[in-house]
Parts: sequence; C-alpha cells; structure tokens
Amino acid sequence: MATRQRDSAVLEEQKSRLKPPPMFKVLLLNDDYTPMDFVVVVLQRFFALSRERATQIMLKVHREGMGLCGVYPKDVAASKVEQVESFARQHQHPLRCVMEES
Ligand code: TYC
Repeated sequence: MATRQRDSAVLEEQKSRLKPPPMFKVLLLNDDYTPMDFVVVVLQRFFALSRERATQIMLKVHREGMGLCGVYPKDVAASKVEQVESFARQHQHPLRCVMEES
C-alpha cells in the first residue's frame, strides 16, 4: 500500500521484518483467605474491568483455581503482577498473581 502525502510524494510502506513482541498472560490464583470483594476491586483497579466482568473472573478463579486477567507485553505484564501482589500485601492478603508467555 502506498500513501500520498500533502506534497504529493508517495511513500511506500516498509515491510516490517520484526517479529511482534512476545505477549504474556497475567493470571490470578485462588487461595482460601483473600476476600472475594477484595479480588473484585483488584480486577477493576488494575485491569480496568467492569464490576460485572471482574466478578465473573473472580468466581472463575474461586471455582477453577486460576483465571485470566489480561494479555500484555512483558514489561506491562510484570508491572501488573507487581502492582497486584504489592496491593494485596499492603492489605495483608495472600493473593497471588503470575505471568506466563502466551
Ligand atoms: N477463594 C477465596 C474465598 O473463598 C476468594 C478468592 C477468589 C481468592 C479469587 C483469590 O484469586 C482469588 N474467599
């Protein structure tokens, strides 16, 4: 595809030879102690989910042991994991969050 600029120059789009960046799943793990309401707040606050969607994911984690919060580039995923675990620690909850390449 070519794009015509204001000065009428035609720029040919470069074929990118770069691979897309590896993406990482951020997963929440179940435990027996973290309150359900707290997990819903975490999902809303750090993953920008609606209360309804956050509740669905929290219940999936509660019933199945693990649930997907989102998929991000490596640095963003690592930052989400750190933010969630730090916030949980501040509130003395053992909530665990992990990342894995997708
Ligand atoms: N299992 C917890 C309870 O019964 C709730 C919970 C859900 C904890 C999801 C962690 O990632 C989690 N209070």
